[in-house]
Amino acid sequence: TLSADFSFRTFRATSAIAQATAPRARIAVMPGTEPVLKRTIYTAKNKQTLPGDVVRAEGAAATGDAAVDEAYDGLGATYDLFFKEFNRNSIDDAGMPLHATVHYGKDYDNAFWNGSQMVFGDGDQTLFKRFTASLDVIGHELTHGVTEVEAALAYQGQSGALNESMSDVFGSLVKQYKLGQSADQADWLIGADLFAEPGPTRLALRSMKAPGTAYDDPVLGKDPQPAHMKDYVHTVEDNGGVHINSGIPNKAFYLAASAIGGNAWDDAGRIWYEALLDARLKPNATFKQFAKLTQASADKLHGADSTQSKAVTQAWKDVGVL
Ligand code: ASN
Ligand code: ZN
Repeated sequence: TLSADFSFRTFRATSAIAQATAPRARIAVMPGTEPVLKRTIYTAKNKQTLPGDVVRAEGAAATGDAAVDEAYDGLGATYDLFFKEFNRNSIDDAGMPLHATVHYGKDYDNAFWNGSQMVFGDGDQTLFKRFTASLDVIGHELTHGVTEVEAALAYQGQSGALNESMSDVFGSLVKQYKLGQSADQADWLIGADLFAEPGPTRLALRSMKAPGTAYDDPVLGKDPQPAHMKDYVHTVEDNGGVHINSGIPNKAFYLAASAIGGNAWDDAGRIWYEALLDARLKPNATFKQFAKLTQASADKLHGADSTQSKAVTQAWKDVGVL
């Protein structure tokens, strides 16, 4: 099921980067700085040894292997959003090379960030196809690296759900940016292209616009995501429901971005990004603490009386966090 395979699978976020990189001791991208995009795609040849064999290095032509080429292009699109819109030079903001392995394991129904690189399974071809098929999923996994560097949000309970939400927010923004969609044009779905047999009861893995409605059928069960604090799910599974309760901050981002209007990466994305970089954001942060940092960042960027600040506050109130 989805819970056994995707949603609830837990990977202990190792802290290779956190150890190798002093948090926030970043080399800021100066205006006019050249981007440093260095991608390497590997194949695990359906085994589980990482990283596997190099199949496409930076600058090499497309291979014809969809998983390889989607990973290469998806890392590029994610790098582009962070560089062009947020002045961020890769995961560590210091030009860190991007490594991704595809064809990981056999019938592997998931994708993950292992603390050093991204990893994508082929899916079992019955429930899921390859996990590179949705650009937002590639953006989701790379964003786990950014979050680890900037805030090291502990992968448990509310801080873990914030970690997950950050990945959904920027993963969705990567797709919107690539497609040139405004907030009202976007589908706000995560993983809409992963199902082997999609349909009205299998829209995606998650919906940021309407958490809890991404799927509902006999095989998958019902999408368990809440959209409001009154429905917060207390569970020991999934590290305290990190992929479940992320519906609440996801919906807050959707509401804020939609109220502000235009391209979600311009204002709402920038506000969330600055909150993620705020030194006051601690590894065990709660939803409410993060909400206050987005208010602070909206006030700083746009002024306390701005439509942006008001939209951010209203969004968090609407999901019961403030
Ligand atoms: N695909 C999942 C995710 O990136 C794997 C995990 O639970 N870490 O969130
Ligand atoms: Zn995740």
